[in-house]
Amino acid sequence: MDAARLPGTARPDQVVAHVDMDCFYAACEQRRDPDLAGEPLVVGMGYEAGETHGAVATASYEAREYGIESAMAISEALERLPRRVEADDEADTGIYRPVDMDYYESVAAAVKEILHVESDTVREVSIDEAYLDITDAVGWDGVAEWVGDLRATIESEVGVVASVGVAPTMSAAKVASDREKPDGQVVVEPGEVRAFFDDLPVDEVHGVGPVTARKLAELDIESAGDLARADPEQLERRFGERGREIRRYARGEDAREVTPRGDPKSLSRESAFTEAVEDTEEKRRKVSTLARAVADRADRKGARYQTVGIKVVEPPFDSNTRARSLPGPVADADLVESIALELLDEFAERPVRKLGVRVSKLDFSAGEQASLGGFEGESATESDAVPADTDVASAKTAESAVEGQASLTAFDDDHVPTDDRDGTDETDDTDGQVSLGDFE
Ligand code: DCP
Ligand code: MG
Repeated sequence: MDAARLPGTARPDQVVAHVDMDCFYAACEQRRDPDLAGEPLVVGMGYEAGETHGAVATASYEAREYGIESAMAISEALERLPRRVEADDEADTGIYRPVDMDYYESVAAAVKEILHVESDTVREVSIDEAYLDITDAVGWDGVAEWVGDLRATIESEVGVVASVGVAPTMSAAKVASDREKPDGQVVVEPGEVRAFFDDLPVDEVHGVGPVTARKLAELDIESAGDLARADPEQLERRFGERGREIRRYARGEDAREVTPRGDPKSLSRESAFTEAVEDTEEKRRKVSTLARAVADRADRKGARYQTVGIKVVEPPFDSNTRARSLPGPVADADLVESIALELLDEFAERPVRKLGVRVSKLDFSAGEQASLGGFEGESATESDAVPADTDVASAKTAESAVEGQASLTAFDDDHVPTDDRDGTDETDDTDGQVSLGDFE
């Protein structure tokens, strides 16, 4: 912590990005079945004939035009948007799909993997959202362009769309990511935070759900600006300490820092070529650089590693991973480089669009470096977690990536900031890379 910083105050220069996928479950279904693109699509349970209970998990933006939203009773959704398979006329009908968490988690793992490549500090808060501290990695200059590149990478490599907000605080970044959904990006620079909040409807303030919004309306507090200017004592009388808290959020005040919880499960660095490269030496040079960078990153985090792997993306999106395990954890940049280069040999003659190096099976315990007795045999060579085809079974290789990550199926009416919500707090210590973690 910065010695000059007051306790309870966020880093004054903090740059926070909040990434939230658009209509995430629906986007995953559309990724798996491109015929669903552009259709009113509802993902949920209980819509089959004879079923009487069930709720909407999410709906595509086309279905939202019919007033369908998350947590709505499925019976109401069916009234607003009848099921196409049961209708005589396609007009004003929708497509319904059941929830398939395994698949969504595999797609989420692929997105998170990209986020962890972009930033050392990623706080995953739910299946489809994360905060990134990009203060050092990006800063304010050129941040809009960086966000554009990040969103393009997610869309081209994973096939789902993210909206991103950038602001000096976590709560402002979260509100910003929501402002231009879908496919949106909003940057709120430090001097603009109060103005940004001023006109927002009060229920867009972090921690203000519909119930609180109704109570605030009784006090003539309709916008975030009204809440920011409200008398804190009056708010406290009405809502307790939470009244002061939501007022602080409405003022753009939020002392939280983006802190990843726990240790990552792997560390990686990736780099793309501007166009596909066949030249063996050029590929080897890039892998050497990445291997050194990864080893250095592990050093800084005090991590030793037992597995070294590479990722090789052949055009257009054919992602391959190869890895090799050592008998014990080591911290040895030369070794990372030589293993990575050996693994690359297989791709020596092939055109390559992107390369990555990763170390996994991390060990953060201090202590003597294990002596090397030699390599274990060649490890398995599974394809990437979310392969170009949409085979669910193979996508399940990513399951370990999201172990313990709570899925969002139930939401409080008056939701507390996602971050503080029980069960959805980031429980995944990964740096997203374990989607490939079972390549040993
Ligand atoms: N979800 C759920 N039940 C809810 C709310 C959400 O099962 N009541 C699931 C389905 C969503 C996913 O969580 O796809 C992510 O939640 P979001 O609130 O981010 O909603 P979406 O991603 O669907 O839409 P948006 O584009 O508004 O982010
Ligand atoms: Mg979302």
